[in-house]
Amino acid sequence: MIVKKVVADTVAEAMERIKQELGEEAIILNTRHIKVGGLFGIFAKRKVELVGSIDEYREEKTAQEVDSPLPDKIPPRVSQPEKRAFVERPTIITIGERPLPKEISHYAGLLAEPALNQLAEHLHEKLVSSYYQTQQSDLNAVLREEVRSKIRTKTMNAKYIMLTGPTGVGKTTTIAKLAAYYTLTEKKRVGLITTDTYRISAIEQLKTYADILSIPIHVAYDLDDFEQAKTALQSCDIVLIDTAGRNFLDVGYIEQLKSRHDFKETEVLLVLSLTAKYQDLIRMYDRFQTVPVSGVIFSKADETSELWSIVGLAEESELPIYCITTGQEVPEDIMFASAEEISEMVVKRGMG
Ligand SMILES: Nc1nc2c(ncn2[C@@H]2O[C@H](COP(=O)(O)OP(=O)(O)OP(=O)(O)O)[C@@H](O)[C@H]2O)c(=O)[nH]1
Ligand SMILES: [Mg+2]
Repeated sequence: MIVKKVVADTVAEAMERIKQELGEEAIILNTRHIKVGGLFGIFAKRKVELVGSIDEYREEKTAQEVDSPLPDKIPPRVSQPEKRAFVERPTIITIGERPLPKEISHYAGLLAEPALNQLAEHLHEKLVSSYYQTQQSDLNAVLREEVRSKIRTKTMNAKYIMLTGPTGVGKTTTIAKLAAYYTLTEKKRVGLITTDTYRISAIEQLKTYADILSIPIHVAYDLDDFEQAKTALQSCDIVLIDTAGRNFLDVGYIEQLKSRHDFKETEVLLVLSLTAKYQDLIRMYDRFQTVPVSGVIFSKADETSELWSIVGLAEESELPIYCITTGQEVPEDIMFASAEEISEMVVKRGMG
């Protein structure tokens, strides 16, 4: 087997050069993006490195077919494994700029997934090189491992836990689930504070859950009320703080949030619904950058057919995941999953 490496500006150009050097029958062993030149990584140029190969027997045979006019010339002996390798040579199809062996073309949709924009190049390299190493077309284990390496999870250590996020994502429902979990399963003393005084029904919603669980609840209309509520709940092990959801495009919202809360000693968790478009999730995350967010809760995992946004956002924000909610039922529809369990779920759902 002859192996050739070329470096070019684009995958298409690299493919063309491999074909020129090794012929149309060349197969692609690996592609990856590299940086060339520059000083200490600055001004380096992005290039594509492509490794291709061709079976020597195939080259010899082609040469003979062309060179020898004699029909009765005896072809060289070919051992069985070599023959098999030749017969099973994968067909390469190109999806956008990305060459994929036909056998793993079912990963094409995944590589075009908007939430994996940053990661797609890396996943493409991983899938193609794993395919050539193993000849397996089911590379979900490779995918799971890649997803797992991007995801971090977090457990809660702070006494004050505040949930914030856009309208209707499930903040209050998740507070109720967390209150039930800490009260009933962890046997902690839990208190609630709500600063969502924009809607009367919002206070009633949380009070109902507080009554069912027999836990104290305080309503804070301003920063003074908030401090007083914290003092009143001093004996609690955990205080869960609900906030008003607002249109995340409303620029004044974050300022209002800051005027009502003191973030010191408080873990702020951003609740994001997995039913939202990925680009909106990124915009929501950007909006909340000025608040000291320390983790994410993904809600409504039950209402979407794929969960790639989890991976995209983990990559983009580097924020750890605290929990994922999976339905409207309080208290059961919540999972505190490990990175392994989340990657399993993401890949299983995403590959149908
Ligand atoms: N399918 C599904 N629905 C959920 C989930 N979590 C919450 N909901 C529903 O989403 C709707 C809004 O929930 P809330 O808890 O009131 O949301 P919120 O973020 O507090 O809303 P605002 O305070 O108005 O911003 C309700 O109908 C909940 O039952 C979930 O994990 N899955
Ligand atoms: Mg609410």
